[in-house]
Amino acid sequence: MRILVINPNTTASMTDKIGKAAEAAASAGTEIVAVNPKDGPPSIEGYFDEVFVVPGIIAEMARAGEMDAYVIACFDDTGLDAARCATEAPVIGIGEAAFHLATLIAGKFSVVTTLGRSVPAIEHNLLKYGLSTRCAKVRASDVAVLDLELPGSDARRKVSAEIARAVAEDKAEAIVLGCAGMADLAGQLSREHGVPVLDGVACAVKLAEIVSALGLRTSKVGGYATPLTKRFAGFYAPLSPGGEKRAGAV
Ligand code: 5HY
Repeated sequence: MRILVINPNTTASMTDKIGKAAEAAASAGTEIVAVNPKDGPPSIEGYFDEVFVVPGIIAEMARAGEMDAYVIACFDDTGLDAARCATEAPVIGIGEAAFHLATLIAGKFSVVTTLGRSVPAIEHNLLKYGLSTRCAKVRASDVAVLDLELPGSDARRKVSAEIARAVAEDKAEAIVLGCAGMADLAGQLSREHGVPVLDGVACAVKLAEIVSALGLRTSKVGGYATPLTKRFAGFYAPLSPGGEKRAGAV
């Protein structure tokens, strides 16, 4: 099977890191295609950045052509609902994937993300997914997303210190890493802290394989229905949906 893994920000080094983590998790018969949009923010840190990455996600899906599944590799699951409208194939968000797998191995988990401004969106998603009762706390490690790309930065140390606080104070039984840019840190941090540490990229790739292997497709009878045919004006004209005509439409 072929999985398109989309890093919604425009930092190629993070796309490469995400792609490697996805390939490490993938089964022998799974091909990973890791991409990022050419336009948009270099990192997603809060609600304002998020809005500018969604058209790029849709554009990358269109550019890649038919894939067996898609992974949205931003921990906020940015654009996940829109992406599910754009295809019948499974679309898995790394945040949602990591949350669900954490509930299978721990009573309570904590999330350790980057900056404080990223916390509300993650808390909102936990409520939306019905999993907020299983999350002890969403913590910020005070690390800018792109610091995770800087060799020699103290980003890893700060993430590790926040994990220690989550284990000690929240009594977290597992840790979910709250940024795709942390994808290469899960194994070492798990060994260091003696608790399972989950990377959403690996979780999402495996769930995409499972959902696809079960023959499950995104439901088209509700909110994820194929977009109605209409002509978008201006800049977004190339993204105009042509999938479904409303009754009576010409
Ligand atoms: C991510 N931002 O996974 C999120 C994490 C965050 O550019 N990739 C980003 O800090 O919100």
